[in-house]
Amino acid sequence: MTKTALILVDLQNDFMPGGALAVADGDATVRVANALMPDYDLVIATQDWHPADHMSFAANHPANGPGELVQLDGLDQVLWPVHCVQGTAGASFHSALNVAGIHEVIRKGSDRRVDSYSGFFDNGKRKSTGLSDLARSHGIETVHVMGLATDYCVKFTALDALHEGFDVRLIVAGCRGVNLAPGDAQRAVDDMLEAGVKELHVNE
Ligand code: VGL
Ligand code: ZN
Repeated sequence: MTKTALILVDLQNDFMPGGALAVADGDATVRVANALMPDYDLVIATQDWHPADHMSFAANHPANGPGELVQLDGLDQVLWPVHCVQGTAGASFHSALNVAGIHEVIRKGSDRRVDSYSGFFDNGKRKSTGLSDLARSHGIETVHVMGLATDYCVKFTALDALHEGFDVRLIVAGCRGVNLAPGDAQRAVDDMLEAGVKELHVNE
């Protein structure tokens, strides 16, 4: 039997309704995560973990506002509200998430000069978080991905997982999107399926 990991992407307060970068209905994903966790050989949670001076924050670009696009270290960067600052309540996992069921936490986005949507690499693919090696060291060949947000961190985590050689399935019922532009989340799902991610239907 091949081993399978569940990757829970950024189930943090700032992405939940009322949070700094709120995703509509984002908290509906927590119940899905809790229900699925016991079924896996390895449960990995990613945690967006920014310093307060992170350059993805619009507040650190006096001339720009949230949602605007800038160049950061040679990469396109959407500017976000200040979110998931290291050690703050907004960066903590949702209080209803069963954290006892999580085996490993991978923190990302700590380098102020580059964002990190994927749980595997920063957006410039310059530095690994160690997620691949961690999963491989546990004999994982398949990963199931869910969480927030469909159109950013879930998408880039799932695509990097494919590139890293894992079989990848997307638990759509456990994802919600930012939808800066209407339809972004659906387009992200289409992009993932097009790239070779398979959809996994779960009983909610
Ligand atoms: C995310 C924008 C900025 C995400 C993180 O978790 O999808 N999106 N930081
Ligand atoms: Zn972030």
